[in-house]
Amino acid sequence: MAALAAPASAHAHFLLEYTTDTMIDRPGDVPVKLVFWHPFENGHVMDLEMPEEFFMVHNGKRTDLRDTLEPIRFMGSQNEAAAFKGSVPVKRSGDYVIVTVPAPYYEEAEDIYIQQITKAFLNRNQLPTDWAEPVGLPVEILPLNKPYNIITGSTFTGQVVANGAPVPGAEIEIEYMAAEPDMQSSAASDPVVSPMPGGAVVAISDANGYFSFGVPKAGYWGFAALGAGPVTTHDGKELSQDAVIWIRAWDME
Ligand SMILES: [Cu+2]
Repeated sequence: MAALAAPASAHAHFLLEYTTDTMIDRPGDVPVKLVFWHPFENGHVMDLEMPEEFFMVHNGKRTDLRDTLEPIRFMGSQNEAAAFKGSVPVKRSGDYVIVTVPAPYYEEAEDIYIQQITKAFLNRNQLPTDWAEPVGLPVEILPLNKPYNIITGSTFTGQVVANGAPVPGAEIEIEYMAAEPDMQSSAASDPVVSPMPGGAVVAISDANGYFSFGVPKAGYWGFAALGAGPVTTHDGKELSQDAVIWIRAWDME
Protein backbone atom coordinates (compact mmCIF):
# COMPACT_ATOMS: atom_id res chain seq x y z
CA MET A 1 0.00 0.00 0.00
CA ALA A 2 2.77 2.46 0.82
CA ALA A 3 3.30 4.55 -2.28
CA LEU A 4 6.42 6.18 -0.86
CA ALA A 5 8.44 3.10 -1.77
CA ALA A 6 8.47 4.15 -5.42
CA PRO A 7 10.33 7.36 -6.21
CA ALA A 8 8.09 9.94 -7.84
CA SER A 9 9.25 11.65 -10.99
CA ALA A 10 9.86 15.38 -10.99
CA HIS A 11 6.63 16.13 -12.79
CA ALA A 12 3.15 14.79 -12.23
CA HIS A 13 1.07 12.89 -14.77
CA PHE A 14 -2.65 13.64 -14.63
CA LEU A 15 -5.60 12.21 -16.51
CA LEU A 16 -7.92 15.14 -17.24
CA GLU A 17 -11.68 14.93 -17.59
CA TYR A 18 -11.95 18.49 -18.81
CA THR A 19 -15.13 20.50 -19.28
CA THR A 20 -15.10 24.26 -19.73
CA ASP A 21 -17.59 24.59 -16.88
CA THR A 22 -18.61 22.62 -13.83
CA MET A 23 -21.88 24.46 -13.17
CA ILE A 24 -24.17 23.64 -16.09
CA ASP A 25 -26.87 26.26 -16.68
CA ARG A 26 -28.73 24.77 -19.59
CA PRO A 27 -29.64 21.12 -20.02
CA GLY A 28 -27.81 19.40 -22.86
CA ASP A 29 -24.78 17.36 -23.81
CA VAL A 30 -21.69 18.71 -22.09
CA PRO A 31 -18.49 18.07 -24.08
CA VAL A 32 -15.62 16.56 -22.11
CA LYS A 33 -12.02 15.96 -23.15
CA LEU A 34 -9.99 13.09 -21.75
CA VAL A 35 -6.30 13.97 -21.95
CA PHE A 36 -3.32 12.31 -20.23
CA TRP A 37 -0.99 15.25 -19.68
CA HIS A 38 1.12 17.45 -17.42
CA PRO A 39 -1.20 20.48 -17.17
CA PHE A 40 0.82 22.40 -14.56
CA GLU A 41 3.58 23.12 -17.08
CA ASN A 42 1.78 22.34 -20.37
CA GLY A 43 4.30 19.49 -20.63
CA HIS A 44 4.47 16.11 -22.34
CA VAL A 45 1.19 14.53 -23.52
CA MET A 46 0.86 10.74 -23.24
CA ASP A 47 -1.10 8.65 -25.76
CA LEU A 48 -4.44 7.65 -24.29
CA GLU A 49 -6.02 4.37 -25.36
CA MET A 50 -9.78 3.78 -25.41
CA PRO A 51 -10.66 3.70 -21.68
CA GLU A 52 -11.88 0.47 -20.11
CA GLU A 53 -14.79 2.40 -18.61
CA PHE A 54 -16.28 5.88 -19.03
CA PHE A 55 -19.55 6.58 -17.22
CA MET A 56 -21.50 9.07 -15.15
CA VAL A 57 -23.30 8.70 -11.82
CA HIS A 58 -26.43 10.79 -11.27
CA ASN A 59 -28.92 10.19 -8.47
CA GLY A 60 -27.02 7.03 -7.63
CA LYS A 61 -27.54 5.63 -11.11
CA ARG A 62 -24.66 4.70 -13.38
CA THR A 63 -24.91 5.47 -17.12
CA ASP A 64 -22.32 4.10 -19.51
CA LEU A 65 -20.97 6.87 -21.76
CA ARG A 66 -18.27 4.91 -23.60
CA ASP A 67 -20.26 5.16 -26.84
CA THR A 68 -19.88 8.95 -26.78
CA LEU A 69 -16.07 8.75 -26.97
CA GLU A 70 -14.34 9.76 -30.20
CA PRO A 71 -10.59 9.75 -30.72
CA ILE A 72 -9.02 13.20 -31.05
CA ARG A 73 -5.49 14.61 -31.05
CA PHE A 74 -4.23 16.86 -28.32
CA MET A 75 -1.27 19.19 -28.69
CA GLY A 76 0.79 20.27 -25.72
CA SER A 77 3.76 22.61 -25.92
CA GLN A 78 6.13 19.67 -26.47
CA ASN A 79 4.21 17.11 -28.52
CA GLU A 80 0.91 15.84 -29.83
CA ALA A 81 -0.79 12.64 -28.65
CA ALA A 82 -4.01 10.62 -28.74
CA ALA A 83 -6.89 11.77 -26.54
CA PHE A 84 -10.68 11.43 -26.50
CA LYS A 85 -13.70 13.67 -26.66
CA GLY A 86 -16.95 12.50 -25.11
CA SER A 87 -20.17 14.00 -23.86
CA VAL A 88 -22.16 13.95 -20.66
CA PRO A 89 -25.94 14.29 -20.96
CA VAL A 90 -26.93 16.75 -18.23
CA LYS A 91 -30.70 17.09 -17.99
CA ARG A 92 -32.17 17.09 -14.49
CA SER A 93 -30.85 19.08 -11.56
CA GLY A 94 -28.17 17.52 -9.39
CA ASP A 95 -24.61 16.20 -9.47
CA TYR A 96 -23.04 14.32 -12.33
CA VAL A 97 -19.93 12.39 -11.33
CA ILE A 98 -17.81 11.68 -14.42
CA VAL A 99 -15.66 8.55 -14.07
CA THR A 100 -12.90 7.22 -16.31
CA VAL A 101 -11.13 3.91 -15.82
CA PRO A 102 -8.30 4.07 -18.37
CA ALA A 103 -6.35 1.12 -19.70
CA PRO A 104 -2.95 0.79 -17.99
CA TYR A 105 -0.40 3.06 -19.71
CA TYR A 106 3.17 1.84 -20.16
CA GLU A 107 5.62 4.50 -18.95
CA GLU A 108 8.91 3.69 -20.61
CA ALA A 109 11.02 6.05 -18.50
CA GLU A 110 10.07 4.24 -15.31
CA ASP A 111 9.34 0.80 -16.83
CA ILE A 112 5.99 0.66 -15.05
CA TYR A 113 2.33 0.80 -15.96
CA ILE A 114 0.13 3.65 -14.72
CA GLN A 115 -3.66 3.54 -14.41
CA GLN A 116 -5.30 6.73 -13.15
CA ILE A 117 -8.91 6.06 -12.18
CA THR A 118 -10.39 9.55 -12.38
CA LYS A 119 -13.44 11.43 -11.08
CA ALA A 120 -14.70 14.93 -11.93
CA PHE A 121 -17.97 16.63 -11.03
CA LEU A 122 -20.64 18.64 -12.81
CA ASN A 123 -23.68 20.19 -11.18
CA ARG A 124 -26.93 21.66 -12.39
CA ASN A 125 -29.12 24.07 -10.38
CA GLN A 126 -26.98 23.78 -7.21
CA LEU A 127 -28.85 20.66 -6.08
CA PRO A 128 -26.35 18.34 -4.36
CA THR A 129 -27.06 14.66 -5.02
CA ASP A 130 -24.01 12.47 -5.52
CA TRP A 131 -20.74 14.23 -4.81
CA ALA A 132 -20.20 12.83 -1.30
CA GLU A 133 -21.06 9.22 -2.15
CA PRO A 134 -18.41 6.63 -2.98
CA VAL A 135 -18.67 5.40 -6.57
CA GLY A 136 -17.31 2.02 -5.49
CA LEU A 137 -14.14 2.10 -7.59
CA PRO A 138 -11.13 -0.10 -6.74
CA VAL A 139 -9.47 3.09 -5.52
CA GLU A 140 -10.91 6.59 -5.24
CA ILE A 141 -10.66 9.87 -3.36
CA LEU A 142 -13.81 10.77 -1.44
CA PRO A 143 -14.26 14.55 -1.20
CA LEU A 144 -15.20 16.00 2.18
CA ASN A 145 -15.84 19.42 0.66
CA LYS A 146 -18.26 19.95 -2.19
CA PRO A 147 -15.76 19.56 -5.01
CA TYR A 148 -17.26 22.01 -7.52
CA ASN A 149 -17.68 24.79 -4.99
CA ILE A 150 -14.36 25.35 -3.22
CA ILE A 151 -13.60 28.92 -2.13
CA THR A 152 -10.13 30.14 -3.08
CA GLY A 153 -8.12 30.38 0.14
CA SER A 154 -10.13 27.70 1.92
CA THR A 155 -9.16 24.04 2.19
CA PHE A 156 -10.04 20.84 0.40
CA THR A 157 -10.06 17.58 2.33
CA GLY A 158 -10.24 14.15 0.76
CA GLN A 159 -10.03 10.56 1.93
CA VAL A 160 -8.17 7.92 -0.06
CA VAL A 161 -10.03 4.60 -0.05
CA ALA A 162 -9.21 1.32 -1.78
CA ASN A 163 -11.99 -1.26 -1.96
CA GLY A 164 -13.80 0.85 0.64
CA ALA A 165 -10.95 0.83 3.20
CA PRO A 166 -8.90 3.97 4.08
CA VAL A 167 -5.35 4.10 2.66
CA PRO A 168 -2.88 5.55 5.17
CA GLY A 169 0.46 6.98 4.04
CA ALA A 170 -0.58 7.44 0.40
CA GLU A 171 1.45 9.94 -1.58
CA ILE A 172 -0.88 12.49 -3.15
CA GLU A 173 0.38 14.66 -5.98
CA ILE A 174 -1.42 17.98 -6.32
CA GLU A 175 -1.60 19.75 -9.64
CA TYR A 176 -2.97 23.08 -10.79
CA MET A 177 -4.45 23.03 -14.29
CA ALA A 178 -2.35 26.03 -15.33
CA ALA A 179 -3.02 25.34 -19.01
CA GLU A 180 -6.43 24.16 -20.19
CA PRO A 181 -7.49 22.21 -23.28
CA ASP A 182 -9.32 24.23 -25.92
CA MET A 183 -12.66 22.66 -26.77
CA GLN A 184 -12.69 23.81 -30.41
CA SER A 185 -9.13 22.98 -31.43
CA SER A 186 -6.53 20.39 -30.46
CA ALA A 187 -4.45 23.03 -28.72
CA ALA A 188 -4.04 24.07 -25.11
CA SER A 189 -4.07 27.52 -23.59
CA ASP A 190 -0.80 29.03 -22.39
CA PRO A 191 -0.11 28.22 -18.73
CA VAL A 192 -1.13 31.08 -16.43
CA VAL A 193 1.40 30.15 -13.73
CA SER A 194 4.67 28.21 -13.61
CA PRO A 195 5.23 24.89 -11.83
CA MET A 196 6.73 25.03 -8.35
CA PRO A 197 10.54 25.15 -7.92
CA GLY A 198 10.48 22.07 -5.68
CA GLY A 199 8.81 19.84 -8.28
CA ALA A 200 5.50 18.08 -7.67
CA VAL A 201 3.33 19.42 -4.84
CA VAL A 202 2.76 16.49 -2.46
CA ALA A 203 0.67 15.61 0.59
CA ILE A 204 0.63 12.33 2.53
CA SER A 205 -2.61 10.80 3.77
CA ASP A 206 -2.92 10.31 7.53
CA ALA A 207 -3.64 7.10 9.48
CA ASN A 208 -7.27 7.19 8.29
CA GLY A 209 -6.52 8.07 4.67
CA TYR A 210 -7.32 11.79 4.99
CA PHE A 211 -5.37 14.70 3.53
CA SER A 212 -6.08 18.44 3.33
CA PHE A 213 -4.79 21.15 1.07
CA GLY A 214 -5.18 24.94 1.28
CA VAL A 215 -6.34 26.01 -2.19
CA PRO A 216 -4.48 29.20 -3.18
CA LYS A 217 -5.93 29.93 -6.61
CA ALA A 218 -9.21 29.73 -8.50
CA GLY A 219 -9.53 27.11 -11.23
CA TYR A 220 -9.17 23.36 -11.53
CA TRP A 221 -7.03 21.41 -9.07
CA GLY A 222 -6.20 17.73 -9.41
CA PHE A 223 -5.20 15.28 -6.67
CA ALA A 224 -3.62 11.92 -7.52
CA ALA A 225 -3.13 9.25 -4.86
CA LEU A 226 -0.24 7.32 -6.37
CA GLY A 227 -0.17 3.54 -6.25
CA ALA A 228 -2.99 3.49 -3.70
CA GLY A 229 -5.06 0.92 -5.61
CA PRO A 230 -5.25 -2.80 -4.91
CA VAL A 231 -3.83 -3.95 -8.25
CA THR A 232 -0.04 -3.68 -8.24
CA THR A 233 1.07 -5.55 -11.37
CA HIS A 234 0.12 -5.58 -15.05
CA ASP A 235 1.67 -7.70 -17.82
CA GLY A 236 4.44 -8.80 -15.49
CA LYS A 237 5.43 -5.26 -14.55
CA GLU A 238 4.70 -2.94 -11.67
CA LEU A 239 1.38 -1.08 -11.93
CA SER A 240 0.76 2.24 -10.22
CA GLN A 241 -3.02 2.22 -9.81
CA ASP A 242 -3.82 5.82 -8.87
CA ALA A 243 -6.99 7.60 -7.78
CA VAL A 244 -7.46 11.06 -9.33
CA ILE A 245 -10.04 13.68 -8.38
CA TRP A 246 -10.59 17.10 -9.95
CA ILE A 247 -12.08 20.00 -8.00
CA ARG A 248 -13.00 23.56 -8.99
CA ALA A 249 -12.14 26.59 -6.86
CA TRP A 250 -13.74 30.02 -7.17
CA ASP A 251 -12.75 33.48 -6.01
CA MET A 252 -15.28 35.24 -3.79
CA GLU A 253 -16.63 38.21 -5.65
CU1 LIG B 1 4.94 12.57 -16.21
